Amino acid sequence: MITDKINISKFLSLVLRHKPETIDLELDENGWADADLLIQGMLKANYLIDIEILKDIVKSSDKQRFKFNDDFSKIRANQGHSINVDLKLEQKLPPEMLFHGTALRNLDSIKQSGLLKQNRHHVHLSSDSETARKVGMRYGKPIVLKIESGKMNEDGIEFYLSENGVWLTENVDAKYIIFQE
Ligand code: HQG
Repeated sequence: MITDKINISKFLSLVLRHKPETIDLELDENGWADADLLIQGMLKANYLIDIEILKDIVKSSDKQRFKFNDDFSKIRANQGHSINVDLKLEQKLPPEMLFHGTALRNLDSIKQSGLLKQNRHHVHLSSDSETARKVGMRYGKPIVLKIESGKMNEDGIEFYLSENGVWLTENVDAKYIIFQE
């Protein structure tokens, strides 16, 4: 049985954002999974989980990645999906500047094509450079890009704020990116 909370949390990200079929789970159109069915599926996949452990992981997740509904019968990921779900995110006025952390090796490509959402629904941006640096560090030597989100907003580009404080937008044209730190 897998008991380590970080591994359980990573598996939760996989099934709630990318591949629910791994444990024959279905998400509804808004990304919600039935908590009991999730628990049953995870147990079969050898993860030690029950509703109390699940509640504990949701509560203690450093980035608040997951959310229960009011009666704890459903659970979903707050952002980061690659599968087609509608989180009904509210459009929100962004601050003047936001940050994006990436790997140094992506720089030339980003200068050419801007930031692309790749497999996910949106490009992910942070309101502080430290968080962005940590995101970039997942891929090797990081670099933090400044994004002129105020200008993008003036130009009519929409921004959303996820429940766990990640700023989301469609692709970011290179003209809005400040490359030197
Ligand atoms: C890069 C984590 C080359 C982009 C974090 C990133 C985040 C380009 C990668 C969340 C490019 C995509 C998302 C271009 C973009 N050329 N590379 N034109 N445009 N890229 O994982 O933002 O811990 O899909 O810079 O905290 O790294 O999972 O996005 O490096 O919020 O909860 O392509 O994942 O949250 O990678 O991370 P990702 P991300 P969790």
